[in-house]
Amino acid sequence: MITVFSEDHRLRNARTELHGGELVSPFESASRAEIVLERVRAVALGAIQAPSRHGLAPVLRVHDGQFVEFLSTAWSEWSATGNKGEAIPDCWPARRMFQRRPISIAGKLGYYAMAGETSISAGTWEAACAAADVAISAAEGVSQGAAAAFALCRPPGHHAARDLYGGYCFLNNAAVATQFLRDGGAGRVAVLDVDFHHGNGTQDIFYDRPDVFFASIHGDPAEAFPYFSGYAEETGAAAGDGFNLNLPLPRGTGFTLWRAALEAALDRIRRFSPDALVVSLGADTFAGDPISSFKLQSADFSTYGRLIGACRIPTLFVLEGGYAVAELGINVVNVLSGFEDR
Ligand code: 7XA
Ligand code: ZN
Repeated sequence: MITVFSEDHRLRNARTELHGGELVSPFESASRAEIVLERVRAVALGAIQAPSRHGLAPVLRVHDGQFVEFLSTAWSEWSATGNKGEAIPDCWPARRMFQRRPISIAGKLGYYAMAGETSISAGTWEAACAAADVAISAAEGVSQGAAAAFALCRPPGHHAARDLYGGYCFLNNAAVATQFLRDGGAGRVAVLDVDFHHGNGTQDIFYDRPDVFFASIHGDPAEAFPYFSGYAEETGAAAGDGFNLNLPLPRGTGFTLWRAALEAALDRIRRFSPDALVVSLGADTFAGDPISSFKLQSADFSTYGRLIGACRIPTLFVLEGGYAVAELGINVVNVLSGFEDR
């Protein structure tokens, strides 16, 4: 399986994340991508390629134009106002408030943020564009007949909605790639999100569409981020009704229960009969993850990679979360190797 990787991920090097009432060094760090790449090399998974540049057209197929413009200028607007720290929101359009895009950068941060932990810093936009290019370039491989490809994306993307960023995500790499596959001729595409956190952004983007089936296995939003999305009742809207499957699981879920949810999701995906599968691959389901609560062990990642592979659907893996950095390479690459062992 080829891996697509861009060194430009390093441009995303924020110093701060709002966590536990403090500004801490972000969990979503550059070392994550480097350790995954190191493991791809160590097991000789396959060729490692740089992405080609695709510009903003494929991004604008799933994201709002004004939102993209905001992301591209947020850091220069924020730093031009003389702020000393990185750009974080502190006011949101909450219930019964007016949903209008303000002019000031502080207002725009609140308007476009779905959560407050994620700082925007110098280089964030450039790294987000590179991650989208990584996902598109890997999707090109699948479009051209590869059985699978791995998009080693950083920053991650699945919390980024049509016009929202947050949860360490700016552009939704998996959604951009999914739309790219559709535009390249795939009639139906399934997205399987196995990250610990619900992929609210991907759900949002495809919620009213019957051509993209979205399934997500995640921590119950009653007790896990992003709290306001990911309930089982969210099944799709309009023509997309019935094409969204949320499988929330309780704190402390181990592999027996998680695997049953995966088998239920794969069963629905097989019945959808997609031309391609996009896996939002977060490894924060690992027992040692510092910000999540599931209990998967490293060997479980190999097992579930095999289960995904047994579906025999052309598959694009897109890296999402996972913060137990020392084990991240092993866990992510176990899924990819398991897929190939099918
Ligand atoms: O999949 N998403 C993540 O891994 C990021 C979750 C961010 C949680 C922040 C909670 N304060
Ligand atoms: Zn996550």
